[in-house]
Amino acid sequence: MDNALVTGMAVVGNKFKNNELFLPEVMIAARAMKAGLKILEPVLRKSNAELKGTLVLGTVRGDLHDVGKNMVSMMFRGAGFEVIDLGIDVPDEVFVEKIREHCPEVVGLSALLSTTLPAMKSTVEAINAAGLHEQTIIMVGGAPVTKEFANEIGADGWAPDAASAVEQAAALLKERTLEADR
Ligand code: B1M
Repeated sequence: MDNALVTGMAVVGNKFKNNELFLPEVMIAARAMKAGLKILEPVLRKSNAELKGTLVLGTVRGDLHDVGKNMVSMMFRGAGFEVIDLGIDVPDEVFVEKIREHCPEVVGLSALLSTTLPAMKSTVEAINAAGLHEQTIIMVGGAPVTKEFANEIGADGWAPDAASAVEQAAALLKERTLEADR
């Protein structure tokens, strides 16, 4: 996954930036990446760990990128989570509605455009305003999302890649359990 698919997509991204590739070619690359991930999914699922819970996951409003989000979904499934994948371009109110419905331990927000970072902030605000943040951990990630930004918008966790997202969520859940026991 890291050495071939992700590295290949980085080449596509650079070529797109330099006008050596155009949108249709980038879409073909994304489709190829999805097909590759489908092949890897059963292998990742086999590495089933003890961690269990529910993850409500989506790419924020205005953002259509889903390759990274799908990787996050796969890694959480592999770690024993039930994943409620809301897809792309997810409005705040849909996140809120699905959190109410599924009471997930973790909510995951993904954004790939610097222009959709404000949508990520507004989703966290909507979850807070609905009084749902106390019962769930909010994880954020995606290429333009930094740890500093995550802190700034009040997210609980941030991870640079899908595998670290699972580790980070596990650590945060453990911390919460310890706090509750005290
Ligand atoms: Co878009 N695009 N794109 N694109 N695209 C980028 C993001 C861009 C950096 C390309 C570039 O200019 N070099 C650029 C954004 C610039 C910026 O914001 N500063 C860009 C642009 C500009 C656009 C459009 C505006 C282009 C246009 O229309 N003129 C447009 C926007 C559409 C929209 O969203 N409204 C657009 C469209 C598209 C396609 C539809 C063609 C396609 C997406 C197809 C799809 O996703 N189904 C596409 C693609 C493929 C890319 C690039 C080339 C690759 C993205 C990708 O899949 N990366 C991308 C360039 C790049 O990233 N180098 C680019 C691979 C993936 C594994 O990485 O998603 O980062 P990533 O996920 C990582 C981590 O970020 C992390 O884990 C993953 C790795 O394990 N992660 C999380 C992700 N979510 C997480 C959540 C977490 C934790 C970790 O916790 C919950």
